[in-house]
Amino acid sequence: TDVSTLQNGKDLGYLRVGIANEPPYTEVNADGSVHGGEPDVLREVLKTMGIGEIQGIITPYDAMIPGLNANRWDVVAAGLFMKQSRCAAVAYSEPIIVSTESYGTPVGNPKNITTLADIQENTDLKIAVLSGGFEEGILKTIELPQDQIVLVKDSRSGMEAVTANRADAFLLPTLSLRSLVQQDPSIEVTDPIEDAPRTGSGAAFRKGDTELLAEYNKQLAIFKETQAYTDIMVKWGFDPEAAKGVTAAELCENE
Ligand code: 6CS
Repeated sequence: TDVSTLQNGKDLGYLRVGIANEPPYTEVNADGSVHGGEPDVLREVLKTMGIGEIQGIITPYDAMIPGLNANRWDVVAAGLFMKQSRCAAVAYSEPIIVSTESYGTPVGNPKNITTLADIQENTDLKIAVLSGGFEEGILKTIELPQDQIVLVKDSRSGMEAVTANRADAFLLPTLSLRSLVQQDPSIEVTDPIEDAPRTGSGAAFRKGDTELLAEYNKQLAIFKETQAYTDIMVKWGFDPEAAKGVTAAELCENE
């Protein structure tokens, strides 16, 4: 980028942020205002850098990195989980949220699906995942046969795949599933999947925005020690200690 994104953000008073609408990671209200664990932290850290506001643009997970690199937004703050291929394509901040994955199943979990080993052992089981999402990557990494994978475009479709019996479970972050279940109690959420990778997300910047990344990491380190950071995590149901004592470099090792 010619003009630095950091300077541009200071001049304009905002950055454009690619987000989802997947509480508790991201939540967009009817008035367009942007909330959730990731944007709430982003907003507070940017304020300390002299950038007063964020403007949210809702986009599917598989379009977040292409859109960032095509300059359609300046940063992604959506719980975009770190892994090797993503870390090669964008510059992640240090971790903001570290969280877990679960299955959403019919009530009673009739097929008793609780681990990744379960879906490898029973080849009749079909698992819904967001197209291009981290969870699709998990299934590819364990080499689950393609005919066991049901791709969906958003979390609502994932829930529908399970209620309409097109999938036996929907693999998604634990807290996103719990939030969805508040709307649709015909699904239940398993405990965190023990053999799934640890997921970590942070703000994702363009590789070229080195100044922005450095300043952001400096202010984020300070902010993570404040009560305000703890309050945001607790408000949205995340463990405020989980993103401390682990680095982006470590979380980027995920396949
Ligand atoms: O990083 C991802 O791709 C995943 N992150 C979240 C918070 N939800 C689903 C998505 O697949």
